[in-house]
Amino acid sequence: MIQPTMTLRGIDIFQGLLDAQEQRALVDELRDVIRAAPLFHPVTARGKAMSVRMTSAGRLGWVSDRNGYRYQERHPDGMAWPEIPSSVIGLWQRLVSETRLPDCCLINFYGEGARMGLHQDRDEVDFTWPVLSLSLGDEGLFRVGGADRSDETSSVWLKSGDVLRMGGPARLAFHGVDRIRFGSSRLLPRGGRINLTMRVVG
Ligand SMILES: O=C(O)CCC(=O)C(=O)O
Ligand SMILES: [Mn+2]
Repeated sequence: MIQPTMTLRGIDIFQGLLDAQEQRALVDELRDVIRAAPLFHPVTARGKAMSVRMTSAGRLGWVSDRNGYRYQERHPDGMAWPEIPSSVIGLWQRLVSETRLPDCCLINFYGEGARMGLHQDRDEVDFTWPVLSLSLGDEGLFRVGGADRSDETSSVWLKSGDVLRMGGPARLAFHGVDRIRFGSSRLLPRGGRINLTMRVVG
C-alpha cells in the first residue's frame, strides 16, 4: 500500500505521484475529453458565475445552474460524458478501490484569477468512499478545515502531479482553492491549473 507523503487535517497527500511524462500523457487524454464535452462556465443557484470552467467524464457529471447543484447523465449541451481516462482509473485503483470505480471525474480548469470558495463535496448519495483529487499545471493554494465551516483551516500549495485523498472523517471537510500561481508550471502552454476529482456518487 502506497503511503502519503503528508497528511493535513485528515487528508492524505501524495506529492509528486505523477511524473512529468505521466502528466503530459494525461493532459493529452484530457484534450480529447474536453473536445467531446467542452468546458463550460457554471453559475451558482443564485446566478453568480463561478470563476472556474468545468466538465466531467464518467457515467455522471456534476453541473450547477439556476436549478442548483446536481449530478446528471448529460453535459449541459446534451451529449453523454466521455469515459474517464484509463490512467485516472488506474490511480483510483491504486489509492481507493480495485473494484468500486468512480461514477464521476469532475474536471475543473482554473485560468488566471480563478479560485474556489470553501465548500463540502456533499451532492453524492454515498459518502463512504473517498474523493480523490489530482492537480495538474500551475500551483494552487488549497485550504482545508473540518466538518463545520467555522473550523480552523490549514493550507498547502498543490503542485502538478500531487494527489489528495479525502476519506474517513475528512470526506466532508470544508475545502477550497484560494488562488493559483498563474504561469508557475510549464505543463499547460498557456498556463492555468487543472484539477480532477473522482467521486463515487452512489
Ligand atoms: O481544485 C481543487 O483542488 C479542488 C476542487 C474541488 O474541491 C471540487 O471540484 O469540488
Ligand atoms: Mn470540492
